[in-house]
Amino acid sequence: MGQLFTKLMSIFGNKEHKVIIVGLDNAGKTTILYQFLMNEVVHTAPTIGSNVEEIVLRNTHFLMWDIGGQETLRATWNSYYSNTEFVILVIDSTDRERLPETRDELYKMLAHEDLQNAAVLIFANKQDVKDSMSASEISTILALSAIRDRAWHIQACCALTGEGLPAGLDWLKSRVTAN
Ligand code: G3D
Ligand code: MG
Repeated sequence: MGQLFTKLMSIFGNKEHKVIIVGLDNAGKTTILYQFLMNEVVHTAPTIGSNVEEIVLRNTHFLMWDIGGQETLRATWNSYYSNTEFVILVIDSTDRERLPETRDELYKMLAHEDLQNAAVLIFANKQDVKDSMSASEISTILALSAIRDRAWHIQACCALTGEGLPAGLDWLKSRVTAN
């Protein structure tokens, strides 16, 4: 019965795909989540714990967990990993100083056994700010081309206007179809 239900759910496109949104504090994770949800800018407060929302994109359901990024909270990220299909890593493209810290967190995540099958979408956020790093600059510093054991994609965006976010979601959707 359970199996049949699961099969029916997948035929009708109702399977929920688990996504976790990670990144350092202030990167724009919560702003992105709520842009996905209602195409408007909300006033965010630093996330303590997590926010979770269901995003439906052309019949594909994503359950997105936005996890607090302050240093003290990062140790709890791994409690969200099981059954995760997608990791969205949000980067503050103006924060050159902390990009190495993001890189360390990224590679720590990729090494975690619960994320071995997860694909990674990286948002180079805050592209509206003058002198922000480009997606290709970030890609080089993060050594993304060295990641060969899973699908990944980097997308420039501005969470305040929503620019670049639909393209990122389309990539997630294309990965669902590819699997
Ligand atoms: P977090 O959830 O990753 O910690 P938030 O980050 O979503 O709370 O955003 C942190 C701050 O960055 C917020 O500003 C938010 O408005 C701002 N921000 C998010 N995305 C963008 C962007 O694309 N461009 C610019 N310029 N700012 C952005 P405040 O001032 O509310 O702290
Ligand atoms: Mg937040």
